[in-house]
Amino acid sequence: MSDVVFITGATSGFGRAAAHRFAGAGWSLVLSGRRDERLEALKAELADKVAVHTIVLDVRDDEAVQRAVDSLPEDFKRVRTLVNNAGLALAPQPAQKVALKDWHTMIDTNVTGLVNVTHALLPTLIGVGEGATIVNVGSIAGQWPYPGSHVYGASKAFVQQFSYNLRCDLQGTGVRVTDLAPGMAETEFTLVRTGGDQTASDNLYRGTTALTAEDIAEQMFYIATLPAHINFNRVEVMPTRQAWSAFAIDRD
Ligand code: NDP
Ligand code: 8X3
Repeated sequence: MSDVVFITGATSGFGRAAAHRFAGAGWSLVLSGRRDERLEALKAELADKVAVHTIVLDVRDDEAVQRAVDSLPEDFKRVRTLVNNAGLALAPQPAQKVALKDWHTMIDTNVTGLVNVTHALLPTLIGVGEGATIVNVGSIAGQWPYPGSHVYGASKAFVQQFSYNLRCDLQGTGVRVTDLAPGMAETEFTLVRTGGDQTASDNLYRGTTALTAEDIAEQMFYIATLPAHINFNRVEVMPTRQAWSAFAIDRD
């Protein structure tokens, strides 16, 4: 029987590319996201190669997440890899100008949503044991501060620490946990972050070489298929053309 990967946020960007990458290696796919038409389109692209099960799922809804996991069809039940990818940034303005609801949405999705899916799948992953893998998608924003990152970066710092802490408790089960922390990658991420501003998104990626969704999907697949005795705790990956900048100094 094929290995099964459960991908959240498979309707776009990293998640969609991951679906293609794992499908290319013959894995069975559980693909979830909120946009049904995109899930169906992806299924149509991949279903002649591999088994695909789609779930319209908002990761913020813990009961729906549990129901989705409990009702996986028999051939998809034995999830070997969880790619906890669903997430978003909102409101790149300074913290003091951001609506509280945008902060809540980021926390509900990037923190609570990721926790919901992890909690629902942990018994399955522990049942699989050796070689089972959780790839939590963090961000460079979880490690390095920058203006306008406020709750987004903080939510990704949670992802890092949660990943490390999970590793402690999963010691002896064979289940691996990785915080995969990408830098700038061209997906729909900036479109979402700017509330649909295509020009702002195009401007961010113009004249440089961002990571691609496929670059990150390759990392996800690599992490999930490492020999079972190897756990990458954290993988931070930036485009070569992205680096840190100087400290900001407030002057008179
Ligand atoms: P995209 O906007 O292209 O994809 C985000 C995905 O998350 C979509 O499939 C979306 O699906 C899903 N999603 C958002 N909210 C929810 C929700 N409540 N429930 C279920 N699914 C949801 O962005 P990326 O592919 O770039 O982002 C993927 C992950 O990578 C995110 O966690 C992001 O924070 C992280 N990241 C991105 C970087 C970048 O520069 N692009 C760099 C570092 C990390 P739908 O709307 O259909 O629900
Ligand atoms: C998103 C990557 O560079 O915008 O997590 O912080 S970056």
